[in-house]
Amino acid sequence: MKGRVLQLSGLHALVEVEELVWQCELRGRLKAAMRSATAPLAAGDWVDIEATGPDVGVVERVYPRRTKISRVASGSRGREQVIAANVDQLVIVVAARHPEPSPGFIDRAIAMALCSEILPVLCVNKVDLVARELSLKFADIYGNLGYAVLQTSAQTGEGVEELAGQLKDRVSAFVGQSGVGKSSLLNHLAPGLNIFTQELMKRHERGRHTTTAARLYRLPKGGYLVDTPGIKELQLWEVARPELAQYFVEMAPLADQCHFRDCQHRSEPGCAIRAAVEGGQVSQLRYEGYLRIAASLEERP
Ligand SMILES: Nc1nc2c(ncn2[C@@H]2O[C@H](COP(=O)(O)OP(=O)(O)OP(=O)(O)O)[C@@H](O)[C@H]2O)c(=O)[nH]1
Ligand SMILES: [Mg+2]
Ligand SMILES: [Zn+2]
Repeated sequence: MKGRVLQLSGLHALVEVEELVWQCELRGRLKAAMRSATAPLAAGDWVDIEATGPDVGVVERVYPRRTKISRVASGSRGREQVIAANVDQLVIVVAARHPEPSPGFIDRAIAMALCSEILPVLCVNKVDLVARELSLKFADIYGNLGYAVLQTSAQTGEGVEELAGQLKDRVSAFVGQSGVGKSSLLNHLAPGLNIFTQELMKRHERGRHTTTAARLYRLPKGGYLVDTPGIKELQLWEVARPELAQYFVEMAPLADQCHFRDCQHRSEPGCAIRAAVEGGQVSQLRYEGYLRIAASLEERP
């Protein structure tokens, strides 16, 4: 039977086959691969399973992925962590306030989506906490670059209809820092789920996340959505510094016009990107985002 992985926990997978959920073990070869550095299975993967009992089975094989979102796993150096597979759309969730968006996060997430040919969409949540002008700041910058920007509140329900429309008939994944309201939004989109959410105040230990594993959900209005644990550090996987500007839509066409072919767009003379920042055609905020990511790619082993 062919099905879709909803969630992985340890060496078990929940697999959906025609709306029924199967609790599966992994075939030996896959088990071994899970322990190595290859990330062979993730939420969203298509697999073949063999039934071994009622609602229980074994994952026999994994189909090639159409897309994947991955990052460098935190803690272990140089290991790929696939957050979700076969996703069409990456919904980058930030809070208008509480927590404050960390600089560069949105730009990293957009680059991550683009390098896997996934459509990035920005969702500014908790708009109930700020004045209208403030929540429009992101709509200004990212809307002008051509990305869809949604303004939502999981508190008041504002914008949730629009979000549901954006998710319909697609497979999407949420990414965002812990506490921005990803699971709260999902509870609005699919009220029957009652996914656990938690106030920031109650998260005692540093870095503790309320959602602990990525899970794929079927949405009542159509489409699938992967809810993910909060991400503090989004280290890009598979992006090398020389090609980074390619993933900044407003900078990509300028990169060819720099005086030096291997221009790093920092202090070189004749840099077309810096000229555009000085001329106001490229926003300072995005340029700083670019520099920050470029520096972090350099540090990588
Ligand atoms: N005022 C306000 N509070 C919100 C909104 N959305 C979520 N919250 C609150 O923010 C807190 C965190 O929400 P969660 O949904 O658990 O956040 P999360 O992004 O899923 O966090 P992780 O699972 O740790 O990644 C909860 O106390 C929510 O009630 C919103 O739109 N407005
Ligand atoms: Mg959550
Ligand atoms: Zn340059």
